[in-house]
Amino acid sequence: MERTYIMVKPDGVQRRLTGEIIRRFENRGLRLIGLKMFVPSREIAENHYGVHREKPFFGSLVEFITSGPVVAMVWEGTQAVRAARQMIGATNPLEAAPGSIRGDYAVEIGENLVHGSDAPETAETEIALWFQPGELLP
Ligand code: DAT
Ligand code: MG
Repeated sequence: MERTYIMVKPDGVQRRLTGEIIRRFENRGLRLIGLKMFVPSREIAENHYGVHREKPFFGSLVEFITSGPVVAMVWEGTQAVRAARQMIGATNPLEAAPGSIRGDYAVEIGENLVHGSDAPETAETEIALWFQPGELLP
């Protein structure tokens, strides 16, 4: 069993796609073990995207992710990280396969609806950043 951190970004919440995104993960057979909605602080946003700190888009990325509520989730399942990344699709929605979330609902790289951890180690770091242990189902 593996866990992954999934987040509906502010554009996804604003476009009323939260239910559709959750439905896809449930249908795939992953188990939802944590969920909350709130406007992220600048501190948590900068920490979450810390690997991109030197990139030219870092400032706008942090502005965007703190611009409204996000739905932060932890999903569990067999190779959950890989399964979720496959369902989310490529970073640039124009390169995301049809049938993936980004491939079906997005065109802008800066408004690509959903975040998914890129490796099991990253997932555990992100889960620890966004959730207290007591907020997750055993
Ligand atoms: P992913 O979200 O697919 O893991 P990433 O970790 O490389 O992609 O980048 C994090 C987010 O940063 C991504 O979802 C959207 C934004 N981003 C990435 N590359 C970008 C670029 N070239 N221009 C603008 N935003 C970008
Ligand atoms: Mg990433």
